[in-house]
Amino acid sequence: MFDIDKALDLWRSEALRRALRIQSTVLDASREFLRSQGFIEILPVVISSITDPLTDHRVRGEIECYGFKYQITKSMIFHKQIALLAHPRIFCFSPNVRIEAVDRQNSGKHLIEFVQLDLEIKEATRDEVIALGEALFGSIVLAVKQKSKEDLEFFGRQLDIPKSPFPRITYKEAEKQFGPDFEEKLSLSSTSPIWVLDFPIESREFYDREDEARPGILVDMDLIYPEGYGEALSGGEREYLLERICDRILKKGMKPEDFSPYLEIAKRGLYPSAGFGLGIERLTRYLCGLKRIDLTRLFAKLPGQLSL
Ligand code: ASN
Repeated sequence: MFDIDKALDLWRSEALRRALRIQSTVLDASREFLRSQGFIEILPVVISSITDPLTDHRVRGEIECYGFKYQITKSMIFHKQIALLAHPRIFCFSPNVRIEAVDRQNSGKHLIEFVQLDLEIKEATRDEVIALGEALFGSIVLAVKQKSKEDLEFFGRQLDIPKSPFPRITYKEAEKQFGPDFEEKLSLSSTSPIWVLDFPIESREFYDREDEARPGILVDMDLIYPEGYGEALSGGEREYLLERICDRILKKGMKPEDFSPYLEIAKRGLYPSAGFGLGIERLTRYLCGLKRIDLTRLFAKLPGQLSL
């Protein structure tokens, strides 16, 4: 049952109001920064005949329209690559639905509906999007410090603008130092956001580019927040050649037919590109220094609960 009284308490709370104000500053600052870098904002795709497979999220949010099957967007990864045919630098505040396992209800990180600031750049390298990510993050923190000072004080949050370049660690090294599920430990041990590079091919979807010189290693990255807040963003360079994409789909044990419109477009030519997606609710949580993720947006949907 949906607990209306609990929801009313939350909607009227000082904490939610202030977190939403900080989030509003984040949205403004991101737009302003990205436009200054030659990006245009595109409108989100909510349903599509193709979406990110994200094989760890096995429940497919499907709806039928006119006898056709649509899926609810898990990420706009393919649409971002295709959007580059229209404009070389694009971003979108993209709502994603991922039906997470119930045991993630109190992780403080998982909502089944969330928004990511998803961007993609034609002909960019990983290093270029990393540099952009650092500058974007710096401009957001600066804006929040300047425009949401009182709200940060309410949360007792002291934020520093991290110095670029942020430290980097390879996936392999992080695994060696902190064990197989290293994200939380790495995050707890860091005082600055830290990049994790070079994910092994089996740990990611088929669209991040495999390094030809180092088979089995992807040219991709995650950014991890300090203080235990975990993953901030995820991205990389992309596969864009038909043959390589098909090969990667088959290696994942998936069927190329399930991605046929995308493959038809790849056949006619996608551009090389790189990009990433930055979770807005998790960013808000980090900026406010909150444990709970359901304080970072209205109508938050935690795994396993009925929500508005
Ligand atoms: N947005 C991510 C990216 O750009 C993909 C994802 O959300 N799964 O790589």
